[in-house]
Amino acid sequence: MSRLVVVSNRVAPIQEGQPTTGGLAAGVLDALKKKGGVWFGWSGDIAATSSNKPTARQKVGPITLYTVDLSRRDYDEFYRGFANDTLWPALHYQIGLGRFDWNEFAGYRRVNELFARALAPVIEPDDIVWAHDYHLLCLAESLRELGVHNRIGIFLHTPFPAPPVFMTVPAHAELIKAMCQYDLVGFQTETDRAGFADYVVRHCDGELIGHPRDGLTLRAYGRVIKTGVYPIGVHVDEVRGQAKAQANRRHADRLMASLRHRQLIMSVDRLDYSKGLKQRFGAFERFLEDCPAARGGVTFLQIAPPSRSDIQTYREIRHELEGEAGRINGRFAEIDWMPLRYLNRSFPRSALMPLYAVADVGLVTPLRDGMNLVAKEYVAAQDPADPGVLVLSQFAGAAFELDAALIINPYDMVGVAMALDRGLSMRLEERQERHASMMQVMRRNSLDAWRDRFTADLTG
Ligand code: GDG
Repeated sequence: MSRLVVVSNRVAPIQEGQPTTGGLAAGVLDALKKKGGVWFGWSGDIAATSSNKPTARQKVGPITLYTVDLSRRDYDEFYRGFANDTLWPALHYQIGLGRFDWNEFAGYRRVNELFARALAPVIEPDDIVWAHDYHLLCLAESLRELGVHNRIGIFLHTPFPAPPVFMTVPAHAELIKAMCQYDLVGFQTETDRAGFADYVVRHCDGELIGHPRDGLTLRAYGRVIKTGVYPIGVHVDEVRGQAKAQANRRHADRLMASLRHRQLIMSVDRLDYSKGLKQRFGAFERFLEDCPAARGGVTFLQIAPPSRSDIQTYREIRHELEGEAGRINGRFAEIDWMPLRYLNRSFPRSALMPLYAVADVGLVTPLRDGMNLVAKEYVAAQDPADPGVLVLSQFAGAAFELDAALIINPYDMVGVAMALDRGLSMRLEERQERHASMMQVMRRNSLDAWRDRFTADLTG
């Protein structure tokens, strides 16, 4: 039987019998547990030199984890530099925030090659290789150079922009050529796939082959590349189970007691400029301005664990948000009411789900997002008999499926403020209908479906 070999920038720490975390880790681990296989990636450790052999091997049931360490220089050029300070902003249409350096691109390629050299000896002839995300766009190219002929696919968790945006990255042609060494390139939405296909057809002399009904297949650089749309999902029953479990409710109970029957708007995001937090704070301020009756009666809880804090743009957004939160509270707070609670920290997943469940409105307003799992978790955590309302950015991948949410443009503060007002006063019947409709879609596009469809297309 063919094994599954998963490659991602980081390998999530796993222990037998422990519940998994969200997203990639949960989806991938289920598949690895069922099929058996390998998970390969960076250990998260910085060493004196990078290693092109696995530096650690750990066996957990049918899964073998291999990790490599990176040198400081490789980490700086590959991870901090090209991946997160060039590709991430470009993929999220934030071209003004990116910077480019050919040395860093060379570092990105070098680490992709290093991964390939450490991984190639582990791959067996029947294995299928599934790479994840924007850190590994050149991995298949490096594996092919080492003579690996296995089926290799990549799933992009981020958006893929329209060609003129992608072309702002000076190494765009090299990146697309490398991506064409994959057998399957998977995206979250049709828009993302179209961006990639459009680039290949227009700028690489590529052609579409087969009928679009059978999936979009491209021919370029003498190769046939399948593309597919695989919206990532969540384990809906598991989320609801965690949200209801009495043992998980300590934080939620404290929150409810502190609200004193006020309504709750809630957001949860990694602290990242793509998540639209600044615009969201502005929209909440606008809501307080436009709806004076809501003052004193509504609290907005923003949980924003810091991320990538060694990158300048991330430090800046953090600084800016601290200022904004203080200013808005200073402007509207009363002796006994603080409108905005801004928490720069993370919570255990088990505590987060009950918090989603008690929020009247889940406010998810990224400027661009591959999918946004918080939107899906928020819906899954709700009590179907008395559900909250999801306010969702049209620029999150999730909006393609969750069209029963209140869909907003995150740049339109008045529109978001109006949606908040509407969500907080929505009748029970309408809330139930919208929730049921979203749950139906989420059950169909589950995390299992995401994984099974991708691996089936890669195998076939
Ligand atoms: C990338 C793409 C795509 C958040 N705070 C805490 C915490 N979280 C969990 C959430 C959710 C996950 O982290 C965040 O997932 P998102 O999808 O919202 O965003 P990214 O991290 O940017 O993920 C994105 C995703 O990959 C999957 O393909 O949807 O578009 O950018 O599960 O609940 N978890 C814990 N504590 C926290 O404080 N434990």
